[in-house]
Amino acid sequence: MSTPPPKLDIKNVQGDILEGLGKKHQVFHFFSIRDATNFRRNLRAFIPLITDTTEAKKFHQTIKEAKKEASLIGKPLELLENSGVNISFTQKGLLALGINDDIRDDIFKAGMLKDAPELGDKTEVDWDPKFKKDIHGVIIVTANSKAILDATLAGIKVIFLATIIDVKTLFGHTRPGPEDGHEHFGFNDGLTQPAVKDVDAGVIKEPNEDPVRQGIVLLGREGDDVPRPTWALDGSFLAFRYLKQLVPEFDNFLETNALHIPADMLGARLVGRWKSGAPVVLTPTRDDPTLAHAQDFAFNPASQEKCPFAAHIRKTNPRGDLPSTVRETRRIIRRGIAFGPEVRDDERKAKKSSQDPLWERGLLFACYQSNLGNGFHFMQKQWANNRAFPPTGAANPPVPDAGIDPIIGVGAPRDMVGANAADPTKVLDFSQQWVVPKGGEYFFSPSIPALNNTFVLPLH
Ligand code: N7H
Repeated sequence: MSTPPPKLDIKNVQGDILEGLGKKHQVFHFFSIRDATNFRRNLRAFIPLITDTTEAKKFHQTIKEAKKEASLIGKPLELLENSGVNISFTQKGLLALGINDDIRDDIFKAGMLKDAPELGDKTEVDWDPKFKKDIHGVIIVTANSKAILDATLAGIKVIFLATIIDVKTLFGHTRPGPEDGHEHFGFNDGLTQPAVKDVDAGVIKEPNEDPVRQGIVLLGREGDDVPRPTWALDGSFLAFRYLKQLVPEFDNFLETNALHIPADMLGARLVGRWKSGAPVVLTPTRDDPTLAHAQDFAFNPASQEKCPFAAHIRKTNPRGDLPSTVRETRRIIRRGIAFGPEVRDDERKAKKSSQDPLWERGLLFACYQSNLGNGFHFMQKQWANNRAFPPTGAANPPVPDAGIDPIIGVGAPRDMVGANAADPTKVLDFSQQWVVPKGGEYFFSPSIPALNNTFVLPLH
């Protein structure tokens, strides 16, 4: 793209990227393309179903108003029906469609299976074989009821008919009752997202921090410094991860290792936030739900007394450890959802997850960025898995390397320091991995004009 692009119109951007699709239920339908010509013809009928950013925002606004009204009249909020639809393609998918321009992201082009050793995944033992097959694209559908979700996906399959082959379908849903919005370890999730410049995306912006430039998320915009094909403008790379979580094992670890501090405090120090979401930096000794959404905090690069260097949110967004200008290119927009059933009593008693695949649970992690080598790939490899990050050189008294991220880090030895504030150099050994990557893939989520002008086959 040589001439500067026109001002961003968020209507051109698929809704999951900048706003997020409203959801209690979500499906990721991975497919390969069998008949590219007819797939490109059928795409014409599919595109009007795609939820753009304006529509996604409108739905969130409707929910906000309905919540306000329900609380005014003292009634519980009724379920508002909706459905959201988005589509993304792998490099193999682009080639299958005859789109051969170089999009200039080597990690995307190679695909996640090739990148897996770099991320620390054990593909031989842990990966679902379906993620080793050729995946060309993913259709994302969200809805507030499972019935609408299923009906929407069924309708989409009718549009594409025999032009696609199903590779894998993963269903996610929010957890029941008060656990709504919390992932399976019990922590409030999806709290911090970067604000994007001139896009009122309804996300929480950290105080004293400039919004990220649009090109950190969208290709071809200011901040995306790579020359891209014209059709890539306002698209974004989606990193998808199928992450199994071993919940009874995690809980048992907290119980047996919290010798000098309560188990919930140990859990909070591993994550960097309490289960309510309250940051440990602001409330180090007890959970305080009034601080659940707090963003006004930073880590002290000289200390891990309030929050260990290796805590998950310090590893993945080291506010205070690195200046925000340096962190900007690393920011990602997360759009995950929990999957699988609640922990059963017998699993809790046995302190072990069921081996039955039907009882598997975890997180369908998804994140958007304009550059995978700056975003997800970098964060997993260079921050979460890197024992020497964040830097501990300024620590007083001195501490050894931080260790790996106890939630998503991979590497040997599996340990960290600073879990116990009273003993900052003590090593906490967590040889068991509680988050097991079972697969994933890298996708490109094109703009709606690109779908219309480049992906659809012209009628003549
Ligand atoms: Fe993480 N968890 O429950 O422990 N994450 N995460 N994550 N994560 C965050 O701010 C969790 C994963 C990030 O700006 C919170 O939403 C679990 C991957 C980033 O302050 C909680 C899994 C990657 C942030 C969790 C998992 C990231 C973040 C705090 C896997 C990228 C924002 C609430 C099963 C490689 C940090 C919130 C900030 C926050 C958990 C995966 C990245 C509770 C269980 C794979 C950037």
